[in-house]
Amino acid sequence: MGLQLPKRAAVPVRRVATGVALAAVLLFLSACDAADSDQIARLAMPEPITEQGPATFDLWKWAWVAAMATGIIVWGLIAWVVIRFRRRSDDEIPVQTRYNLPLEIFYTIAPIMMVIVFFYWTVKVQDDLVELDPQPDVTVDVVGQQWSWTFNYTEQGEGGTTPYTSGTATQIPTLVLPVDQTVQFNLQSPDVIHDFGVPSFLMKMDVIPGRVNKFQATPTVIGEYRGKCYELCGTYHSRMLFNVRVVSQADYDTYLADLADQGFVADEPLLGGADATTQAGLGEDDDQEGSQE
Ligand SMILES: [Cu+2]
Repeated sequence: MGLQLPKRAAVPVRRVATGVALAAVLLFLSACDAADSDQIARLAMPEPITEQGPATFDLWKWAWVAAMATGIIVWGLIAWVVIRFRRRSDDEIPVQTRYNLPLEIFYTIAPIMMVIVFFYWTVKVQDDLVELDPQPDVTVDVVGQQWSWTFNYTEQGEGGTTPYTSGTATQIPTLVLPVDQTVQFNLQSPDVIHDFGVPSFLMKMDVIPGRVNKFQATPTVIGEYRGKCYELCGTYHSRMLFNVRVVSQADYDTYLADLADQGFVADEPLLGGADATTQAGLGEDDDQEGSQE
């Protein structure tokens, strides 16, 4: 005996489903605070705080606009077909179109055109971001080592010395940068491939043993930010976090002088291996490593 449901049972079920969906959306929206709404408005991108950041942000934004326009056209066509050609009482099958050459050419060429446009803008923004000013204001030699970071403030100490700071197993390092100054990051690794990135810069770059990758950023907003390793680089990859502090020029100068006073200063940048904290804190003497604010 099959269960005999009255035909109208489908309507309440649909109503309940709509109600549940509506309640879920309301619940989701009510859980959003101002910071969330800001982030939704930026399509999940952090707020850029460098001169270079907006280029990445614009690429992201317009890619979304293009994708949504495509989505709306496709969803509209699907909805139109579903409604216009839904099953009728006469069971008549609509006209079946095959081998429509203009249509096939269109749906081959349209995606290719889109890929070309995306590719062009991606390459253009990338070229702008990796362009190097030959005279940066400040150079920081960044070393990514298993599993922390060393920041060398190259030749910025007294007499051309290099103050530095280095993370340990228990303390993540802080990268301090002067506001409104173009900073060149020279990225080096003594062991495996890491990836140096600061979400608020909207920028990251691989740190590859045997070569020096470089990019420049000009932070424009004083504040505290987060940075991390973006490349799964080994067991303690998750320890490769760091803080970023963008400070006034005066605070920056004081900070470098403090580092030197505490003995965290070298004649040459420390580039890892025996110099820096390879396998930070694992079997090494923490006292030898700078990890101060
Ligand atoms: Cu890493």
